[in-house]
Amino acid sequence: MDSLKQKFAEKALTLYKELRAIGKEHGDKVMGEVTLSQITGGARGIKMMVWETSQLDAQEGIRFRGYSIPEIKKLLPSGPQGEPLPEGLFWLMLTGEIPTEEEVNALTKDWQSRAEVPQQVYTTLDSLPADTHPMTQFTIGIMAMQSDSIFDRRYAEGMAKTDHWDAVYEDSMNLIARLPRVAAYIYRRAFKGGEHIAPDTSLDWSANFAHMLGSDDEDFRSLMRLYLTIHADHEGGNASAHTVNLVGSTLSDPYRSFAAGMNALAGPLHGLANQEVIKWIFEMIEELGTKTPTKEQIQQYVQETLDARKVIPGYGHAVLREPDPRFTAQRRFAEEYIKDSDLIETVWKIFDVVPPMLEALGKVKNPWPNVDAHSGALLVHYGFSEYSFYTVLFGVSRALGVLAAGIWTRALGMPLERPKSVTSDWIKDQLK
Ligand code: NMX
Ligand code: MLT
Repeated sequence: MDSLKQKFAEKALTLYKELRAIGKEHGDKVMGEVTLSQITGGARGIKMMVWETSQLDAQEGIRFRGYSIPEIKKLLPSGPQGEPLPEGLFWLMLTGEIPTEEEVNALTKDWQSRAEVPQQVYTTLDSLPADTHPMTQFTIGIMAMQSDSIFDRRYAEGMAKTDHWDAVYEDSMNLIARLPRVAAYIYRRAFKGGEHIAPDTSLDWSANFAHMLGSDDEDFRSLMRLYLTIHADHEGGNASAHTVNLVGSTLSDPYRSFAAGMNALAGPLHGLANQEVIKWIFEMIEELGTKTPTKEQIQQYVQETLDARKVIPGYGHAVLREPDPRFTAQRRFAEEYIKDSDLIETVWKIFDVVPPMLEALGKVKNPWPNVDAHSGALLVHYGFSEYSFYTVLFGVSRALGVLAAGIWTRALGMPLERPKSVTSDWIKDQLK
């Protein structure tokens, strides 16, 4: 057994026993109550699952195993310019411990050894029109690997329930190892005439992904390390994570449950917002006829968007009530690495303009930018302006969190997820 799996197995067994005992003794303890607005309002704030890998605070933002983004940046093993390696975050999410450099290097090598993508994936992708949305190609590519599922095979052979986590671990590690190759293949076939770039196995997971996309720029590698770290997990209630959890709870294997989650990420209110943001900015620049719009011009354009009864992409959040620390981390990156970008200056001006305008509407609970408000401008700076691909990048990162959490969920023996729905008549009856 590799050292990560060994370490995880020890921790998971201890927690499994602890949770069982807690459940037995305190199962009837009331942990909250549900209001009518929560039932009719998208289940905001209802606590209904265990998610070990991260927790979101409305003010502070995300903490991975208790560590904030600035702490992660300081503590995790990093690339040459100091940006954290996502391999380290994955290790942390599975074990609760900050890994050593040696442990992270071993994980990089482990993923390299699992990264070969079966030919049928490329054949399947090549059968699709090249202009099929990259997120559609991504989920089809993931599903084309499903026949390799170790969980699926072992379940059919009669695997014991206590071994489920082990098979999910193997599938998850294989999937994470392969995703950059699948994603880069989609990018190159969609936008670079099918001229593919062979992997460089001397590189870490993020730098090799950057390389296969077409860039060996050291700053872009650093951006990818940061990007793939900060998008990885946002507790369990977000739409993609929750979908993975729901589908996984039926004992559908990691390929199927992850593909399902990616279809949730592809919605414009969720991960697709990263493409919507840059599209909206490009349209604004075109309409105004300037790459350096003033705050007054931006204000006017925001008003037009609101008047057309559309949302301002990249702003607002279902849980957060302060600027997203993932936005701030990207802003800091831009301040450190990028000088004189009109597009990035525009993103910062939008940050000055939009919140008071959303606040003035009197209904938006969070007027601040989320993670998607900044990412596109950074990618455009490094030459990646094909914005329909952006959500695939988010998806590759999100695999780390949802699959790590999925391993935990199986190790803790969580049951089939099946919350209760009600009819409107039932609601009216309760009010009599
Ligand atoms: N622009 C305009 N109106 C907004 C915005 C926005 N950015 N955010 C919220 N509202 C509206 C919302 O549509 C709703 O209007 P109505 O009552 O007329 O239906 C009202 O404000 C109340 O919504 P909230 O309770 O503040 O937000 P909710 O929790 O329902 O939704 C989002 C959260 C993220 C879906 C919402 O803020 C939004 O649509 N933002 C723009 C899309 C976006 O950036 N999504 C990415 C989220 C992050 N991610 O990567 O997943
Ligand atoms: C996410 O990263 O999943 C988004 O911020 C959405 C969410 O947390 O609900």
